[in-house]
Amino acid sequence: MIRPQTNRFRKAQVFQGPWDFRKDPFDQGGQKGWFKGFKKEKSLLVPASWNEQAPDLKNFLGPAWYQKDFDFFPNPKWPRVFFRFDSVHYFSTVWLNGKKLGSHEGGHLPFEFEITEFFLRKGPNRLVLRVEGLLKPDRVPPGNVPFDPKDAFNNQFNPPASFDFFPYCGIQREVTLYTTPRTLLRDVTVRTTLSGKKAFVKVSGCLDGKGGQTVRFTLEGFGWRSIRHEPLVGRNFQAVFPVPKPRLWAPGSPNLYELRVELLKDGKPVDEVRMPMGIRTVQVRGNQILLNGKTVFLKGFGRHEDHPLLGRALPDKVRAKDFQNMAWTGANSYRTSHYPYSEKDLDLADRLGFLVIDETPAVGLFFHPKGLPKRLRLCRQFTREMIGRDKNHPSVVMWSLANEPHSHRPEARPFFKDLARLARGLDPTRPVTLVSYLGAAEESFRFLDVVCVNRYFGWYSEPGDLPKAFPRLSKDLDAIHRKFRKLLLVTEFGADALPGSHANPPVLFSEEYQAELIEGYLRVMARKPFVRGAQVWNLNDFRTAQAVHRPNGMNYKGVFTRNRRPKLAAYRLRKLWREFPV
Ligand code: BDP
Repeated sequence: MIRPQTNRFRKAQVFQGPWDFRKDPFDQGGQKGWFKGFKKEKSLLVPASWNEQAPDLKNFLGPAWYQKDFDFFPNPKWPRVFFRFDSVHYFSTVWLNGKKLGSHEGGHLPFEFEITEFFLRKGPNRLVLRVEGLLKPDRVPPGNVPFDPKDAFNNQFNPPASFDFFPYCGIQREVTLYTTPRTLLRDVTVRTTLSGKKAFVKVSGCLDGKGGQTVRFTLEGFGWRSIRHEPLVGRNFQAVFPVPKPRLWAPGSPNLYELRVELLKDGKPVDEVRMPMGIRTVQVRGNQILLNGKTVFLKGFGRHEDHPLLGRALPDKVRAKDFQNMAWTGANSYRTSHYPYSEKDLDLADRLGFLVIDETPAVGLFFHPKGLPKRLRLCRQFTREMIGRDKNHPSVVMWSLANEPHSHRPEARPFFKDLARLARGLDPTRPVTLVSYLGAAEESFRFLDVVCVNRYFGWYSEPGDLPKAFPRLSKDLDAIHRKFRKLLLVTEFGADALPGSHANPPVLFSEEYQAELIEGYLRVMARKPFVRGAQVWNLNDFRTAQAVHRPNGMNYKGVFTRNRRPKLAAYRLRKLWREFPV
């Protein structure tokens, strides 16, 4: 799937603004024929989670209906028309002019339908969606999971999510109508390698439809340009560019080239796509992660897409502010905890030079055999969709298959073995990991490239007792390393700090305690050459479901507040990360 774009042969139109909305708590809309159209209850903003838009929607998980009327006049030269949905949480069904286009499960990855045959050229057209985000044990991420001592799993949240962030619902990213020529470029994959002082850029892909005989590839940047013509082989194409004096992509020097791929018929272009790309390699060698052959230390954060007014739909300006704040602390990396973020996030990471661990929405997985085949099918689907969407971003340096799976049962091993094989098959160029709270007990690390662990000594255990917490962390990291002998990243550590709460000596929930805990962790990690990454939980305070340990339904482990104001810990990080080993 190529991202919608506007150029000589394609046009993309984003459907933003108010849409008609109606709750359907008794699930009657289908019987009442709402897919043909319904009387609106209110207007809601798209893209945005519905939960932050009206008090009666705060804890509502659906079903609900969206409707948008539109006219559309495509250019006859570009006759094919598609609707693309970047993120609709969680399960959506789509109708156009009363005709069902299809359904999609999963809330954070794009899907699309071709509507060439179904839209009315004279208009008006009506697009209707039924959306629900009900929490169910056989969904990914799961919810309403029955207590099972074997899974060591207990729901403490309302709504009953098996994860610690709010299960926002609705149309949360762009809906785009786009047109293309009859025969179109369908997919493009870019891979880069280094050999001595030279780089090689390999571009491959495929078409949808017939026609066209040649593909013209143009790679340019920094006053250099190279053009190649290659014949189609069936519907596939491929070209390799040697790049003599490559400007490599890395944090601190996020050099981007532009790639243009054109489909030619009788020597004339009939379709084209452009994308930025970076030349860089990623390898895991022993305990080290190498970027362009050089060892790198991942300093950064776990994050959430979370905003007080729009929920999961982070406005561009807030997103840009998050990057400014990360850069200000001296960070060079983050993880898309606990789901793939908007593609706009990766655009910024590419442009500003951040290393990204890209994570599927598989958070809170458990392995009770009931519902397991469906959870595996969904994890496979999400892994495929995420790698398909994000594979060309130089910022993405690692795939994370899950966050904190409850891997106590033996079924967890074949589950992750299968997913790791799938991910490596789709992308042999990036290491594959998962993020665990089990540490040395996570047996699936044996067949993954990198060990990522989340650690909360001094918070959930040894609460308020940092002198006990730090030695425990130290021993624990040694034990994990002794067992797996692999590159180790600490992908979460931190403490809740209520903004403005101060204490001497530091106590739980004070800004001082958070800052001291983070500093102590960094000092322990700095002594361990096998730890090559420290990501603080979390960049910002964020909304979660209600629970007794979550005041105001908030997780306060941000080093910035939900309004992006620094806490004491942000200043501490800025100081420490200047000195920290890279
Ligand atoms: C970790 C989870 C993360 C939570 C965090 C916490 O991975 O989603 O928000 O704990 O409790 O276990 O703050």
